[in-house]
Amino acid sequence: MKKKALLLTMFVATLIMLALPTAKTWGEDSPRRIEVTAKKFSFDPGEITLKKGQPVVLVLKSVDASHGIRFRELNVDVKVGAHDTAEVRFTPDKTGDFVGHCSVFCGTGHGSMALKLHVVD
Ligand SMILES: [Cu+2]
Repeated sequence: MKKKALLLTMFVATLIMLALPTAKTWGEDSPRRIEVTAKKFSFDPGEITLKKGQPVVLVLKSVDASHGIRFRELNVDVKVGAHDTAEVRFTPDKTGDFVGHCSVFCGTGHGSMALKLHVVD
């Protein structure tokens, strides 16, 4: 009787272990991915809207030089190399309108590179 219970426990444990990697993959896929292209001297799209408390992955892709994007109020700063892609995962914890600026000096129009971010409830 005890042996049967032990076997059953092991069987259930094996099932759980087999199911776990799948569950993990699902979890990693859930944050919304937002792709933003950086080029001299703008971001595309230039404006994005996020939901407060909802995790997102910001994927920053550069089609020319090194760029970056920083939202100081949200503690977000990601840099991307020339012709490269970088990701940052974050969860907006406050609502409002924020302006992110390019955080890597990239030339004469660097100061005007901005990405508007709206965080709504
Ligand atoms: Cu720049």
